[in-house]
Amino acid sequence: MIELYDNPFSPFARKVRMVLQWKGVAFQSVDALAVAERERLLAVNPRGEVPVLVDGPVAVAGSADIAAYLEDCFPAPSILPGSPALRAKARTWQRIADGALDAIVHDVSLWTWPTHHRTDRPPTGLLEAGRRDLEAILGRLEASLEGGFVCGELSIADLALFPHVSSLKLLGVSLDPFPGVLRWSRAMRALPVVRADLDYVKRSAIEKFAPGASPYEAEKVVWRGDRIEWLMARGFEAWLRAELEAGRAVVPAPF
Ligand SMILES: N[C@@H](CCC(=O)N[C@@H](CS)C(=O)NCC(=O)O)C(=O)O
Repeated sequence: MIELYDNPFSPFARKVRMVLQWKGVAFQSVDALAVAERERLLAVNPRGEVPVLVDGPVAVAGSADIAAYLEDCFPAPSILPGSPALRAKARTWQRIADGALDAIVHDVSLWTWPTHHRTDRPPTGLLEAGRRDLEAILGRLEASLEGGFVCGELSIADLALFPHVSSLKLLGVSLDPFPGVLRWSRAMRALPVVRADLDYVKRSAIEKFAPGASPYEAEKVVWRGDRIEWLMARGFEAWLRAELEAGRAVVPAPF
């Protein structure tokens, strides 16, 4: 059976789980970001990142590559629209979700993580810069929606965006000024695959963050490229350097 090196809270793993469920593909999930699974994860992905999909002798890392692999193996129901133009649009929004949106949400949310218990405050201006950029992306999404979903029918664009957009309220970013995005979010939440995802996140939070030892690394944050790029673009590189020097930040192995 297909194995997913998974994590209930990773937006990339959530995307892949929804694709698997949307396509009705059976899979086994292992919470590969648990410290106890570290060696097993590194054996299939030297970058130490989830998700990784293992299908017999084939191991695919990176959520966009996994989604493409699943589309090749299980073409129906499709996660890509019919026309080349709409397919390009779906991939563009997947890239914005995986790159920009993930980076900003990650960089401004460290102080809310239940694993990290940070007692310091974010550097001056970081949260404001993040909220401004998140609202700019929401504005672009508002203008881009076609009917109920990003490309008319449900596609990889919607599944990639949803895990990030669903965490914005916690960061003080409201969808209210974006009525189309709000309608989209409600339409997404009505889908069985999305309900299953939200239930899984909620159940896992209760289970994994119960008082006592957490299964996850408590100190270090892994900073991959896009997340560093956003910090640098907004002028917070000195803060990141200090995090690296304090041993609170690490970067993934390059390959
Ligand atoms: N480009 C990758 C990014 C994957 C990624 O950044 N995964 C994070 C979790 S959201 C991770 O596994 N980080 C390693 C860690 O936290 O130890 C994808 O699309 O799958």
